[in-house]
Amino acid sequence: MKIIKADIIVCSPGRNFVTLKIYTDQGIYGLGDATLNGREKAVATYLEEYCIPCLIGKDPANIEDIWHYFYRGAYWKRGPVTMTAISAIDMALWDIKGKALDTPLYNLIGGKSRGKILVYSHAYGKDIEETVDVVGRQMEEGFHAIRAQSGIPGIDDVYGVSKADKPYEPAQRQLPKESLWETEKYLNHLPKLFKRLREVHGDDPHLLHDAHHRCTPVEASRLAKELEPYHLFWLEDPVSGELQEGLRLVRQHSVTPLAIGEVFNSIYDCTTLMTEQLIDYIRMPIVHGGGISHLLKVAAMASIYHIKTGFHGATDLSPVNLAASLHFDMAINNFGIQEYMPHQPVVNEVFQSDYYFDKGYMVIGDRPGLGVDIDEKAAKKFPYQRAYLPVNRKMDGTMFHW
Ligand code: CS2
Ligand code: MG
Repeated sequence: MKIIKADIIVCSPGRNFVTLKIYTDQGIYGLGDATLNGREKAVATYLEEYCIPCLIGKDPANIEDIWHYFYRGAYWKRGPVTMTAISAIDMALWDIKGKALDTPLYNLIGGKSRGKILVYSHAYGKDIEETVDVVGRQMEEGFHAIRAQSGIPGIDDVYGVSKADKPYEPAQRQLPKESLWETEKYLNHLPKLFKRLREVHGDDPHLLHDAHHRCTPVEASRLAKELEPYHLFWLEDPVSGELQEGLRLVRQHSVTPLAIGEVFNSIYDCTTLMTEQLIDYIRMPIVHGGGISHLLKVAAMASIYHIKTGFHGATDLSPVNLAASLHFDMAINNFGIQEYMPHQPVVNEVFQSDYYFDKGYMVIGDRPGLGVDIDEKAAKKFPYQRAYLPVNRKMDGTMFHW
């Protein structure tokens, strides 16, 4: 079998997505998600200009060799753009392999370790009481695990909390929105939210929270310690992940489980976090972390250190990535949980998939490969529009983490 062509489909059904489609001489094609929120065209250009010309003529069966061709052959290794491009190629090649062997992806990477995949939803409210109500509604919808984010008195625009009653989509079709932030207000507020959540909903629901890179190690240590009585399933991105050893201090002060990695893009971003057991969940997703091939290596290393996967699954990762993630989640032993923010209905006009939500879990079908397709005619109805993620400043105007 030979690769004869590859296209990049950039579309915007409610938000931007980039999809790689690799064609073979035997009529089989494979799909890969190449979406990098707010930097979509960078990945599309990297693929178009530097990867696709080298793909033509290659045997798509040689996934490992092709992975290293684009990783080691890049010379300028790693980084979100390069690794998202490699991830998309890798996903598409595994999709082709599954279709050629007429078997779903999970069968190619170990078969079923479980029949259904535990997921967590996103609950948010303008204040504690509204957030508590939304968590209750999502429990009624069947979710066993729920991420809770709430508005914070004195802060106008808070990560993870949508102001209008439309779904939370941080990338906006405008120049970066500037938010103002004050960590002290956040640290004072958060324990009250989870105290109230446990008072109202008891010990059963798995409660998660995303600190979104906002604390210093000592602030994160205080927060993780003060959240201990509320037994979170995880506290996510407590500290900006560039300084892996920054988590040592948090680990010394608290047994609140920690999850990091949605902004990572290779195993090298988390080797210290793993070997020193500084985290409990690794979040690096298939679409940004080097694809299925690389995440298999990451998950294997994580399993040595009692670390489980907890893949990023926000709506800015396409249904192609979600399908690949669910196959992966189904197969590996050290699966932890999968983030599940349902895409808007308009996205389903472009992407067709065979996964579905069932009482707190996701179930994926047995279609060959990833089991997802793209309707290119429909995609053309939703042309790309540049969008930016917000930027964040402290109240005095100092640039900070968003
Ligand atoms: C968040 C994301 O889902 C999460 O855990 O961190 O919403 C993140 O902000 C976006 O994916 C950024 O594009
Ligand atoms: Mg996050």
